[in-house]
Amino acid sequence: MYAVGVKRKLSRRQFLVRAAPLMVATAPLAGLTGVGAAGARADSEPGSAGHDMGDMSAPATAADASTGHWSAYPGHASMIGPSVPSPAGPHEHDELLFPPAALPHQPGRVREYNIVAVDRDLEVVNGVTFSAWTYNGTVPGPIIRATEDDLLRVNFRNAGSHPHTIHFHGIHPANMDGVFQIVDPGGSFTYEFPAKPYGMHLYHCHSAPLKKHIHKGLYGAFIIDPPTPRPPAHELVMVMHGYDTDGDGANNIYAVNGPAFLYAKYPIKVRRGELVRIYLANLTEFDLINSFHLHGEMFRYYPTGTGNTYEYTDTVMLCQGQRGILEIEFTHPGLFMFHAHVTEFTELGWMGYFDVSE
Ligand SMILES: [Cu+2]
Repeated sequence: MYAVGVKRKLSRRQFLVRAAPLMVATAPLAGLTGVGAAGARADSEPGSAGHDMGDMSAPATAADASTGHWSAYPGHASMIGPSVPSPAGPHEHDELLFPPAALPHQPGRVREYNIVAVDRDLEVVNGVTFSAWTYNGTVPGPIIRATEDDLLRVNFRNAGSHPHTIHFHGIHPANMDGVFQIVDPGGSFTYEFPAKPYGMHLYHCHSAPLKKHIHKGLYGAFIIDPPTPRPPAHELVMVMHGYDTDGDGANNIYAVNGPAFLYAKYPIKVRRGELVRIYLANLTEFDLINSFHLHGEMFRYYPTGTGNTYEYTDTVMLCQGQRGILEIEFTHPGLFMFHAHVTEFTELGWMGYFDVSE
């Protein structure tokens, strides 16, 4: 069983390893699936995978790129800037990276959000489309933010083709849990409850089969701010997730906040010494864990963001549904990579850079 799993993973990895140079160098790969792509260019056996790994850090050459041979894959060390095969335009997904501003504590204030479930085909890496089920048209869905003791009101309408719900993590009455209140296509439901406790939470669909409704893209970040505001910071949200574009029940592309390689194409600009706060959540289906690793710096990690205790580290791992808050002050200017320390995920899209300026 273990061997079978390994082989499947290799074939998925080889798919993108082989596809990436073509995406950059030649025609778009519209409609390509992982199985088909791996089969079409199956010029090495699974046993050569170690060789793949070794050569991926080698610089690409023009000759390599023109053949599409796996050795042309530039490797994450050089995966930066406009040539990265991420379909996103500049600032296209900013609303998923930058949360709305925190509001001061004011018990009973209504915080209202409108969320519509819609089916939508999304280009997730250059030339590869994923038939997503979305909240408001994006994967992940919109950032929901409230201050503790706000009355959170989420008007949900299902314009998709399947029954959906919204299930929030945190504290709320049973009839707001989004498990039994299934919303059929064309229907709607309003979730309303006091926002608590403060911390980094998340939301996702809870229709059955749950695995499918999550991996199709129905999830997002849910921030509840504490009554005593956190110190001002350059705030970011990162939702880690994957895409199973070939429908084999395993992810073949990984990302944060939407398209693969998004922050490799557009490094996140921060300043040296400023407080950078990342609200991090893992919604990856199929894989048991995901992780966040930062180069060249350490951060304070507050699990679930619900208290003051933290770990000082440069790597955290999260199971699905786990989340927390990272606080970083960069010591040095320059480009610093961040990525999953499940390195397969890195090569399949879950990587980016901080561009730290003076
Ligand atoms: Cu659903």
